[in-house]
Amino acid sequence: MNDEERLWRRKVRLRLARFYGIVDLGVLGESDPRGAAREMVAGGVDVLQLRAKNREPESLEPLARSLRELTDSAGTLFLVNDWPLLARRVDADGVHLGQEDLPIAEARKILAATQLIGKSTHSMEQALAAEREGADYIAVGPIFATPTKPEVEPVGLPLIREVRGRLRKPFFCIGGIRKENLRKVLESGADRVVMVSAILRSADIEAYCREVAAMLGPKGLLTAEPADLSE
Ligand code: TZP
Ligand code: MG
Repeated sequence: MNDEERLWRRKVRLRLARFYGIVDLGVLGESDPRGAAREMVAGGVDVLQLRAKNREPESLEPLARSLRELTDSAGTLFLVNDWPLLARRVDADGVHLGQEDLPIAEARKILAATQLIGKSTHSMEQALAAEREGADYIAVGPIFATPTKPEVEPVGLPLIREVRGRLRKPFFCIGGIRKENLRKVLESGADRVVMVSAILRSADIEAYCREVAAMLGPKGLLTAEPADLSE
């Protein structure tokens, strides 16, 4: 497969994705991240991210490699949080960057041309800026207050509809989302969501993910979105 086809396939999988789960080592504590990831993939997440604040990227490489293998065999997208070089080394599908991380243009110099970049945003302005900077997808949140990201004020449900009307790139809602409030998030205009603690703190991760995946409905190109993936 050449580079162009590889990138195309990644973008198509991203467009089809509805459910994004994060293996967050801070939330997991002593629990086994590989086991959690296996259950998430079996339960039907479309995208899996490895997130580990306060860890040196070098020390994450063996785990990142095993999550790469796991997701490859399941056809699940795999992204590394924060570290483009680690994403490159383990051939992740891409990297996820926050407002405080490397700018997208800098990260692109480190990544392969076939790798995707996602960006966290906390307002309409940041979401539009991320799109202008060339993010392949955008995360918008925290929708609700969450202990997983206590330092950022929640943006609230009304922002979802505004963002939906103005972004062309796929966007995922994040922050405090769980089964109990998912319906409200979807009714507010979201098609794609990210969950962290709701998944990782559930008694049965695979079953929890299955239920969420069923609530999100079948994967498929969303008709309201531009079908041109070339940009
Ligand atoms: N960015 C915005 S909210 C958030 C991140 C990483 C944390 C989401 O975690 P949870 O546990 O699903 O609220
Ligand atoms: Mg970051």
